[in-house]
Amino acid sequence: MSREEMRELQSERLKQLVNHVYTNVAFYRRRMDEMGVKPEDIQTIDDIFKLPFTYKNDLRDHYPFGLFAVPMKDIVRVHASSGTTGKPTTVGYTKNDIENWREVLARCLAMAEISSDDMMQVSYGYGLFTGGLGVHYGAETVGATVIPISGGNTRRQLQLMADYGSTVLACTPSYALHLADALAENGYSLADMKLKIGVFGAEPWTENMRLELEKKWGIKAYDIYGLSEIMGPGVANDCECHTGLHVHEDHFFPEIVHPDTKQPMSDGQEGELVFTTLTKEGIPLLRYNTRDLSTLNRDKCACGRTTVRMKKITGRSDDMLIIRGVNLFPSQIEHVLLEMGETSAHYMLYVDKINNLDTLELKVELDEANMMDTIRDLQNLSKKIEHALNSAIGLSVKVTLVEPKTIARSEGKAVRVIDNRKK
Ligand code: DLL
Repeated sequence: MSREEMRELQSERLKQLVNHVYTNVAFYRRRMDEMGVKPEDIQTIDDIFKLPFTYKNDLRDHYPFGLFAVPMKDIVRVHASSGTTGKPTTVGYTKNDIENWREVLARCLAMAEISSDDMMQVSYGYGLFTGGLGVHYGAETVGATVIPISGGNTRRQLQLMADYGSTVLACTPSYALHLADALAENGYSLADMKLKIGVFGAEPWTENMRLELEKKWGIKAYDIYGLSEIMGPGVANDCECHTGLHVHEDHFFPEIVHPDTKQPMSDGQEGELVFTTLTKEGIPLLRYNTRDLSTLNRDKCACGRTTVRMKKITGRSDDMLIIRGVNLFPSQIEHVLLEMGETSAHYMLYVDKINNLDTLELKVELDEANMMDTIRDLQNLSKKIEHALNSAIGLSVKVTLVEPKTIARSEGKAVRVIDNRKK
């Protein structure tokens, strides 16, 4: 499609979208009324700048279904990602949304040259997380044979990969690296595997990591990007040129805005990535700020595709940690500690990478008013906190209780995280 044709399609879809949200979502009607913008003010895609932004907090404030634009009887599926208050960000899909998701995912997989000749091991988590089911539907659409193994259980992953002859692995890049490193200790070598392609995403990873994975596995590794609020995996994917990720801009219109001023930025300038869902029915979003940092490039790609490319994401403008593909905010830890009320709220989170897997250790100060007498009591309390954290955030955390006033206080903003993965 030429840029002009694309702009016409986007303009048409934007007009429909704005009518849809203005009529069906009280939140957007209120926002637009406050700004003095009417649906008829939006005539082309260039008018998008007149529309309000949407932030993660808006989804939280309307938890669980307040931003849905269709009656529940038209929602055929929900997904969710973890949130700061223990309330997950919840999204809903109509039948059409699921069809569009399938379509964009199939485009991503076709970009990675995956076809009906492939046996695809989907090792993203299945469940409320969008990774497993999202990639699954796309894989079926391109006709690949899907192995819906979900995440975890390294030995079994390798066993099935060898026995079934998987040709494609879809999982987070960190898990792909862990699996590669686990080959030998599980009695396998590359010669036992038929893997050709990797479809990796859900967390930031560098170009060097991509090359490392290609070398370790003897495969071609592709980057798949997405987020639950916009759809899930499949918003963008890189082609064989690896010069940025092609955004499916007929469905997801991207913009870059300045992290502080939120003013639109030009192509090539780095800022926060913002998406408008041009075709979504269930929970359509206007100008959703992802906080992911990127740049846009509208030049035609050497692969021949004309869609806009976003630069590979290696960071976010806020402090969200991604641990084994799961989103984590330090405030979630604080929430659990305060809820339990058995320690002080002074804590430090240590993030590390051991054998290529992310690990978390939490040091928490004991409450002076509530000191423990025996080692057994201390052990019981740390186990209890570990358990509470695991059920709240879905991650295992090693908890170490320390003496009061041993964790450094800050004079400015508190430092809550020491991320040794970045060293
Ligand atoms: O992680 C969706 C997904 C699943 C994408 C499987 C790719 C593969 P959320 O849990 O909502 O959704 O997290 C979205 O993860 O805003 C980015 O910060 C980060 N992220 C996702 N894909 C990439 C990527 C899924 N390829 C958040 N590179 C996003 C860098 C990524 N960061």
